[in-house]
Parts: sequence; C-alpha cells; structure tokens
Amino acid sequence: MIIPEHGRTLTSSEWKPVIDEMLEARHIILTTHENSDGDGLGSEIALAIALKSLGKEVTIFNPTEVPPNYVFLRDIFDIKVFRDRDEENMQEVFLADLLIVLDANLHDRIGKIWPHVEFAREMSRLRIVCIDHHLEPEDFTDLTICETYASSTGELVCDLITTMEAQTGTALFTPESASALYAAIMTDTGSFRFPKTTPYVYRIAGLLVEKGANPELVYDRIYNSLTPQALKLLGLSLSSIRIIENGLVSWLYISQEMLTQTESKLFDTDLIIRYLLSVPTVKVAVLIVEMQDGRSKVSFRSRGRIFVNRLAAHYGGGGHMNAAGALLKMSAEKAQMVILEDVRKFAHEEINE
Ligand SMILES: [Mn+2]
Repeated sequence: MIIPEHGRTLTSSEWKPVIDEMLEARHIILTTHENSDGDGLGSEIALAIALKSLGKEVTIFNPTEVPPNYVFLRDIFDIKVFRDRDEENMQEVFLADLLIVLDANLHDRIGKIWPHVEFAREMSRLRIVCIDHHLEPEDFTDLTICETYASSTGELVCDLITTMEAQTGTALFTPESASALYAAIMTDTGSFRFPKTTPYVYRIAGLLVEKGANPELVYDRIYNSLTPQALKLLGLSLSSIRIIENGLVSWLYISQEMLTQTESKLFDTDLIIRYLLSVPTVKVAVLIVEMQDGRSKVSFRSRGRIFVNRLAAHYGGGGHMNAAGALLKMSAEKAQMVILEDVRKFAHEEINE
C-alpha cells in the first residue's frame, strides 16, 4: 500500500506567523471564493467564532450569495454578501486590519471584493493572509499557508484553531463551529471518501463530533436539499449526458434554456457533475454551463492520477488533480468547440502516459 505524503499537520511554529497576524489585528474580515462551497463557508464560520472568542471584531464578507443548502450555517454566524456600491461595506474593508482569504489562492477568486482590498492595502494598512489547499498559489498576500496535503481548508482551520487554543489557553470551539468545520471537511472529501481522506481526517472528524458537531443534521441539510426545480434539471441533464471517446470522456452541456425551462438556478448544476463519473470507464468528466452574463462555466472531474487542474489552467482556472474548473469569457458554443478539442487531446495524452 502506498501511504500518501499528506496526512501531516503543520507544527505550531509553522502556524505562529498566522496566529501573530490575527492576534495583532483588531478588525478581521474573512472571505472565500465566488460561488462559495461548504469548505469555504464552514471554515469561515469556525474561524470567525474562534476570533470572536478572542475579542476580535469579525466580519464575513463573501463575493456571492450563500447557496441555499448552506443557508443553515448563517444561523451560526452572519455571512454578509459584499456590495461594491455600498458605502458602509467599502468603508468596512478600508478600515479593517486583516483580510483572511479561505479556500482560494488567486486574487481573482474573491471577485468584486478584490479591487477594494487592493485599494485598502495601498492606502491604509490592510494585511492579507491566505489559508488554502489548492495547487499553485498566487503571490498576492502578506502570508500564505497553502497545503495541498490537506483534504480541505476545514482540516487546516481545525488545526489552526486547535493550535490557537493551546497558545491562548482559551476554548475556541463551540458545538456550532464544530458542525461548521465538519460540514467543510465532509463536503470537500465527498463525504470522507476522496483520496486525501487520511486516517488523520477521520480522527479530526471524530474530534469535531466530540466537540458537539452534529453529522446527521449537517448531512441532511447539505445533501437532502433539492428543490423540485433542481430535480427537473437533474432529469433533463441525465438524459443529455454524452459518453464519448470510447467511453473515456463524459460530457454535459447545460444551456440557459435548460435552466429557464426547469426554472432552476446556476447552483443547481453543482450536484449534477458527480453523475458524470458514475460510468466506470470514464476518466474525464466535463460539465459546461452557459451563464446568464454570456460567459461559460466549465467544471472538470477525473478518475485516478489525471490532473484536470492542468486542463483548467488552459482557461485561466485551477483546482485539484481530480476536480477543477474555470470561467471562460466566450459564448457557450465557442467554449464547447474549444474545450472538446482540448479534452480529446488531453484525455488521450494523460491516459497513454
Ligand atoms: Mn476546499
């Protein structure tokens, strides 16, 4: 058996610079990537609660709305959507001491917040820390902890909070924040089955349950949350999946028309991609969604050692070995042609390697 290199944890001296930044700041803003997911949101909430317990003023500002199946997390800690024309929102970023970017390692990923952060950084003394686990971090911060061994940003945040507890002698988990972190880790590990789910990940999941996390509730809220509209979209999508390249590639295109016809929303497409890998011969899965603003959202999934993040990088995107994506500034028609050609080449090269 090959034991993966990951499964290590950062030492307290590796966490120290991050903890120092947080302890020195008075007002801290937490954010995550556009179209936030369980990992970004759960990590934000657990860290927000810990920082609040240390007497910090904390605001969670995200570039986009919380998806409906994660709205229950807002009962734990308020998650605000940053409005770039709202004076108060802009002022708040301008006056903050520290921005912590979670589950994203490119400045682009925090969307419309970025120009305000950049301004605050030049004009005042805003500092930026990034905590993430994606490949190839960009140098846009004062301090980046980006560890690809980690199953999730939640795993890193769990270690960070545990280290902070030891250092400050203050209890920093609550049953609610433990549930939020459990949600982060559960969603990013595909319910504890993706390759980075090391024995350590199961142990911290256990630790979170000990701290009061409620796995049954978290799972039910997140995964049993389909609207009738989303179910209709799922049905329509399943019948549109194409298996091509001798079974190696699965392909699905979701048009605005399909969304309108089923009265579903962009985030309803997120759950569909998993079906694209449900055929065992498929090595690469591609989902293209036509967005309302004319751009095209592409998501890639793969099976085994196939680095679809390299494919996503062709279009300015990124992600993990087995899950990656990008936003293309081109019509869905054009995007489909370009991607199909690339994917064909990619699939054959990668699989023949
Ligand atoms: Mn993540």
